[in-house]
Amino acid sequence: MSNSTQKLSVVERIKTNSDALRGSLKESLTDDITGSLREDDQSLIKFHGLYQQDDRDRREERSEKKLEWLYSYMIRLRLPAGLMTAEQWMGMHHIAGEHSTGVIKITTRQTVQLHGILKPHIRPTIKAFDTLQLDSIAACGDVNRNVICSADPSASPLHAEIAEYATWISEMALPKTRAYYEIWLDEKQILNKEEEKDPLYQDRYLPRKFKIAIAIPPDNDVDVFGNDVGLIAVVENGEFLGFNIAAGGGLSTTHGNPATYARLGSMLGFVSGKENILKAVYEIITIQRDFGNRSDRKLARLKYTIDRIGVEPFRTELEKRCGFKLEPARPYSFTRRGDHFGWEQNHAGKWNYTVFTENGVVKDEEKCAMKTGLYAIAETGKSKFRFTCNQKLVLCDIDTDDKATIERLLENFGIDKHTEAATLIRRNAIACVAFPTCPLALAEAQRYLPGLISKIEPLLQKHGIENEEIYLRMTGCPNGCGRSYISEIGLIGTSYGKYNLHLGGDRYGERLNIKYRENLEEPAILETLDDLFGKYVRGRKRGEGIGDFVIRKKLVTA
Ligand code: SRM
Ligand code: SF4
Repeated sequence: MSNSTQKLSVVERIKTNSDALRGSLKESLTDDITGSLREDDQSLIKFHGLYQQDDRDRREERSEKKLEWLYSYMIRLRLPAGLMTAEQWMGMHHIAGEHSTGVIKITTRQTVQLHGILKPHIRPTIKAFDTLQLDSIAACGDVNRNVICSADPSASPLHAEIAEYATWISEMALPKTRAYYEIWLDEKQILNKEEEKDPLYQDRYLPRKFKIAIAIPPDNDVDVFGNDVGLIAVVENGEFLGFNIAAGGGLSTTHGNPATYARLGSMLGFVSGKENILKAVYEIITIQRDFGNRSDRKLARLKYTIDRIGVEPFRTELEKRCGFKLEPARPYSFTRRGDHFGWEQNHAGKWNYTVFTENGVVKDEEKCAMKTGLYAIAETGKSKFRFTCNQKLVLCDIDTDDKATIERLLENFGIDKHTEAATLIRRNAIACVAFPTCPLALAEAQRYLPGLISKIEPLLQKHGIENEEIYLRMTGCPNGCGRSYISEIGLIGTSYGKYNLHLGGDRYGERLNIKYRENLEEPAILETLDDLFGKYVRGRKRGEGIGDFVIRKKLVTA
């Protein structure tokens, strides 16, 4: 089971030599000759929730002028279960305006990112977030990331009780180093290093990023099986009993590297009681820490560790480390995955309004002043803000007496019409960021998918299936940030303007899709979908989703 003979990757050296993630970040920041950071610091800054990027649209122009690329930084917040107060939203609105491009971007992991922060603006940005009690610690890097949880607060009276686990797990798995506070928030350097001794991460952290999700059935809006650890809440007779635990999910591949693959989490069993639940999650992380591949980062996620060790030996090791046995998994059923747009009332009589934010982009446009409108709503103090893993936003916890005020504001800024006008395919769609900020993008996604959907909508209408629930997702490369491998229709960028088309995922995120066609350009994508929709309409069974149809008809085979 041991993995000790590995030759360590470069990032492993950077981590262990980093003085608990400090590196030379302070020096890099004060170097005003360049907008970039020293090489090692570019890896380390991720553990602080930031990425060094450049504007890829401007690379050529900058190179022609013999200027260095236009470097800037993206910050991602740590926001367990994706909840913000109205004050925090207002504060973030101002921070976005003062320090970033101004666009607020809701991510597929229930938090927000701001892009285009220039080097001198990083500290003021982090300080401003700190005054709002918001941080970006461990939002990226080889540690546990933002813990996500089913977003719909009206779906279960137990939502608040279960969602608390997201915070507990996030805090349990935070790195102990004070580096974030020292570098960004002027905390005095600690002299006694014992204070930041980290039994979980030690000095090597994890071999790779680590992701945890909590699903509250019937919702699988978090795509629970796409996470390193997936917790499925078990509720019986209105009582929360514990979680089924799945482990080893991951949704990324690398083109041309057959050793990489997307994988759904394997069910390990059921655990009850807060202490045991937290212990089980903790020990899954320690197994990955101890046995994960530290030489090849492409093969370092927990999914590869589990496949190397085997699910049964992994469970045995987990039980040994926990000191208790997992029970057999309890029954559960997922029947929803998308968000529920518009107004919904919850069990306590409070109202939620889910806003359609296309691919999570919040900005003002001609017909819908989304950003200004959401600020005006926050100013009333009558709503909280919860992000969904489908890149959308729920205005939540609104009293009946305040509903009319929010309704008026949604109308004044065109947000209600914008939400109502979105077709089902558009509402359920996800695209990752891709160009211009993502350094790994091979093709467009967030900027391109809205226009492509405008061309797919008439095809759906032509075949009379515009009211069918279909999950279409696009990513600009095979890393799968928009979870394209777990959708009914997945478009995965291969080079500029070209996509592999994957088909056959199920509606509720319990089956991966399979590659159907390679390197399609737009005309071929539309032609292939037109043909597929026709076949679906002619051959489907009552209530059958398009992904299930494709599998039953063997249009794709593994
Ligand atoms: Fe991701 C890397 C954006 C969710 C798998 N992801 C990146 C980077 C940071 C590019 C980079 O490494 O420099 C992208 C930044 C783009 C930009 O300009 O903002 C990026 N990932 C995103 C977001 C913002 C997509 C979005 O439009 O919402 C999502 C942020 C989530 C968050 O708030 O934490 C995002 N990334 C995901 C997901 C989906 C999920 O977690 O549910 C996945 C697939 C699930 C998984 O992890 O298996 C995902 N991102 C990756 C990978 C491949 C990891 C791997 O196992 O190999 C990379 C590349 C890497 O880590 O080397 C990556
Ligand atoms: Fe970038 Fe690829 Fe992730 Fe899209 S899927 S954000 S292109 S890394």
